[in-house]
Parts: sequence; C-alpha cells; structure tokens
Amino acid sequence: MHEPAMTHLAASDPEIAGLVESEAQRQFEKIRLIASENYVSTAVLEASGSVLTNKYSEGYAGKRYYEGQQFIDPVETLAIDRAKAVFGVEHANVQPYSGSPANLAVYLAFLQPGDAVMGMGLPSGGHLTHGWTVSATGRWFQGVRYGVRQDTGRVDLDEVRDLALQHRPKVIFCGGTAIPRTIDFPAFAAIAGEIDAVLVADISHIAGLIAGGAHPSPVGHAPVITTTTHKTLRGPRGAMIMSDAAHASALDKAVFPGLQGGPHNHTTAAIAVALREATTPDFREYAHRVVANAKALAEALSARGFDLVTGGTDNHLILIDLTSRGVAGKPAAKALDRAGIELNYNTVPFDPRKPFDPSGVRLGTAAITTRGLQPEQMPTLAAWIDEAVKAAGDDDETTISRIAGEVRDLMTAYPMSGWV
Ligand code: DSN
Repeated sequence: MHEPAMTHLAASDPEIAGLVESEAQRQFEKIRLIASENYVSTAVLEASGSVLTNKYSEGYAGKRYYEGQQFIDPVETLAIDRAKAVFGVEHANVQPYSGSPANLAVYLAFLQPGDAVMGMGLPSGGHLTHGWTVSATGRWFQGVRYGVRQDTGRVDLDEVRDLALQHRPKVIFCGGTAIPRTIDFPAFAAIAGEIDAVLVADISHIAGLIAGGAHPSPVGHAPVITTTTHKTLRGPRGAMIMSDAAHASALDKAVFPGLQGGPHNHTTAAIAVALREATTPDFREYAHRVVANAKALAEALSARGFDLVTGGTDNHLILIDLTSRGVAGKPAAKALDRAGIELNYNTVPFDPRKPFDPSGVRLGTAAITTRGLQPEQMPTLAAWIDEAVKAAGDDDETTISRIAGEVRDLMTAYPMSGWV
C-alpha cells in the first residue's frame, strides 16, 4: 500500500485514493525503463505533500510580495545553497515549475523575438524547447537545428560550428532528451565563444549523473545550465537554472516576474531534500551503477541483435532502432508495457516514420537502479525485451502474459519508496 498512508484521502475521495493506490502498485510491479522517470525517496514524497503547498511567496528570499515568509525563505535558501554546493555553481534559481519554463526563462533573459537560437533538432535527440518547429521557441524565434552524423549517430561538431558561424545565434543549447553519449561541453563552449553566444547546457537527463560524478560537468564551460529535478537527480517534478554570477540577475528576473507567479514551495522543499540526498556516498554509488546497468543492458541487447543508435551508451539512456526487427516502436512499446516493461516509443535519427509512430524505443536505467537492480540482471531484461518484441510481431499474447508474470515476480522482491 501507498506510503505515507492516505487514510484521509481514502475517506474523503475514495475514487482518487483508489487510482493513486493502483498507480503505486503499478510502479512497484513493473520494470520502469522510461529514461526520464525515477522513484523519489519517502522523504522527498513527504516534503512534496506538505503544507508548504498552502503558501504564496512571489519574489525571492528577503524580497517577497506576501507576508508570512519566516519559514519559506529558509527553505528556498537551503535549496539554493545545496544546488550551488552539489553542482559547484555561483548562482541557482530553484523556482521554475518544470524544464520547459526553465528553458523559456533563458529566452526571456537573453533573446528578443525573431533572434536566432541553436539547439539539437528534436528527431536527433534534442528537446522541443531548444527551438523546434512546433514549440513557441521555434515559432517566435529563428530555430537553427544541428543533428547527428548518419554513420555514427553522434553530434557532428563540424556541422554545429558551420551552422553557428552562418547563423550567429545568440544562444546555443547543448543537451537533449535522447542522447546516449557524453556531451562534449568544452567543444560546444569553444564554438559559442567564437560567436559570443551564451552556451546553455540543458542537463535535465544527466543531472544526477553529474552530481554523482558519473558524467563530466558543464560548469566552467556553459555559463548557464538548466535542468529538471526529477530524472536521474531523483527529486520531485521541478526544475532549476544555474549560472555564473554575471547572468544571475537576468535569469532571476526572467523567472519572476518575467514568466511565473508564486513558486511551488512544497516542490522547492522536496528539491532541497533531493539535493541533500545527492551529496551522500550512496548517491555517488547510485549514479555510477545507473551507468553500469545501462552499459550492461546495451551490451546484452546488442548481443541479441538489436541496433542501438551510436552502438551503445555512456550514460543512463539507450535508443533502439527497431527497423531491422520488422516491428515499429509504438506496437513494440505497447507489447512491452503489457509484458510489464514500461518504456516509450521514440524517433531515431533520420527516422522515415512519423513521431507518433516512429521506428524506435528509448530506455533508461535510472529507475531500475533506484530499485536495486544490478548489471548481472541486465541479460535477463534484454531476453524479456527480445521475446516481447518478437511476440509483438507475432501477436503472441501468451508469451507476453508469461513475461508479465516473471517481471512481477522479480520486481516485487525489490522495495520501492512510497510502497509498503
Ligand atoms: N519528457 C521529457 C523526456 O521524457 O525526456 C522531456 O521533456
């Protein structure tokens, strides 16, 4: 059952309580390979569900537009100080509601509508808010998009430099949502330096790996860093913007009053708790095991003939091109979900199919590592994925149900925060 227990919710709204309870059980029983998801600690859950949700506090510590900030100011200050210590930055803003608003604040701070902004194209692994066509960032700004090399699946830094020199964007984003390889922050910084652009490292996916020393840090290369707090960093749904001192004021003004009203104080407290957890030796070990699990899973999938974009992974994320298996990403993802293995269908670079029915699936090991799975278990996961993808092509529901039972047997042996 859900922990903390939801006795009041069950009494006042059994319908919602029942759905929350069922979702908690679903999370407990499944192998969660969605690369952007994780399980927070019970301490983070408690902070998220606290009375801090009742308080308005537009402004910043010591300069608010509402009274009664005696305890909110220290909560936000602790979150800021911990972010600065964990990532080694001069400034942190912990108020953005999520990753997209954090990135929008960057536009407001440094660009005028119509200005050029450069980021990785969505089909290559970038994010909507890095100037992609359908996003406000691509409609109101001139989006310049770099991709990956067709032969390697990796960022083509020569193309990045050529496009930068040609379009002279004021802001360059590096990072994205489906990048299985280490981001070369110094190389991006050198290109941004040539045209005097602000380099923004969106580390949403890899923030926990950076905090735990399992991925190089952008600090010292990117003067502005945006991140969500709920992926590998294992905090609540939220975001932060970090920067050098020179960009602090522009970014703070862009977040409030530029884009947002009152910060979500319960989320700020939960971010502070997660950042404290990220300083522990356990978290360091966790970050390295996330990568070890991803490498072991990538190896086991390759051995079974799966085509991995870039041939493997350096981080928590694996992108599979299913073209050679004769099954598209969406039916494969749906069959895997029925088999108890949760992931998302995803475009692969140069995908001839549409984003809503693409050729690939995306996997990540942050959540299963939190549950305690180890590299030795990855061949078993790869075998289940292999069987389920085959079964998807053969409409073989018997195999899918058998795997679902085996997955449940495995996962219910591993504790989950939020479930007892
Ligand atoms: N939805 C996030 C992800 O899954 O990577 C990006 O916004």
